Amino acid sequence: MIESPICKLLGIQYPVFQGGMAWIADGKLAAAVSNGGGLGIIAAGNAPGSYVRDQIRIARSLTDKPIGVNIMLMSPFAQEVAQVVIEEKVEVVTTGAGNPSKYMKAWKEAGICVIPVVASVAMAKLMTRLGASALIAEGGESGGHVGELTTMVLVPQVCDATTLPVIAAGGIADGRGVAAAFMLGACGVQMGTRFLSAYECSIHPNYKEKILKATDLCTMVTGKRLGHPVRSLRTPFAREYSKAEYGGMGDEELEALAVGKLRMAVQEGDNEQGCFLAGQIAAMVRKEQSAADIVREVMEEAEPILREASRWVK
Ligand code: TUI
Repeated sequence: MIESPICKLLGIQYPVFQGGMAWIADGKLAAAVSNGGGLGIIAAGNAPGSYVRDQIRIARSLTDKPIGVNIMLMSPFAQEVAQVVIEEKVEVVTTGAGNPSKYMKAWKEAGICVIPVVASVAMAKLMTRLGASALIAEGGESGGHVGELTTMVLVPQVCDATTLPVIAAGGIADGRGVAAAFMLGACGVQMGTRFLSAYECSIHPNYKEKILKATDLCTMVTGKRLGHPVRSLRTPFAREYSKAEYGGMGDEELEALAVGKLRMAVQEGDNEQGCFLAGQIAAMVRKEQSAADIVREVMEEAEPILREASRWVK
């Protein structure tokens, strides 16, 4: 068994978070991960508070374990979702794609464990000062909205900058990644892409098939020009967007090109027009299995690796 302070802090068995993937991480997936001993996280994405409330209640009907909600701070509904998590007494809030400073006090007063995603040392220091319970250091290998630094570079620097427990994210999909994260100073991991192949993950079959068939070089980053870099599978949409981005299309038209494309991937499996978010590690996701099996498997793989790491020291 791997003992980690994050397990004690949150009352979970394994130090494994399921990433809050917009349009994907619903109450059903989150409950399955929490029932498996990890921390299941509902993604608010760009959805209104009523959707998030419904998903929290669905998760509550399926598990009595702690659950989290991820608040995407660029969402027009971030403010109302910030209130919903308080009303619904969610145990953990993670945040992404921005600075959650203005919500921290209210969440803390409500007894919520606040665990922001940080993509820089400055943000790690600020969140530590404002009373976060832990930090997620997410490198740019991840799917979706990405920061500048890689996991390898970001995690140790964030660990040096904070006294809080650090969860590593980005490019982790098996026990080797978990072990490496612990070696870098993290005491837990967050995985998104690996959970796309979970039975309880309700994405369109085309999406799952794309992940299961992915190869090492199959993702790309688009959206840098507008300041919102996003990693997705190299599909016709991603290529078209990239061409437009570097071909001089106007900002407004470019922005309009991306509208609705995540939903088209997740719900309709639109191979041409969908934007299939995925991390660089997609090529290592090779089988469908239950969310609980994923959590258990990566931790069981990590144990002997960590134990045997000492063989290098003579
Ligand atoms: O948030 C994510 N990943 C996401 S959000 C998302 S929804 C979306 N849809 C369309 C366009 C853009 C997003 C899909 N994937 N990951 C967490 C994350 N947060 N990665 C990096 C950051 C981050 C970046 C800057 C956190 C804080 C930050 O602070 C900047 C500042 O100072 O405000």
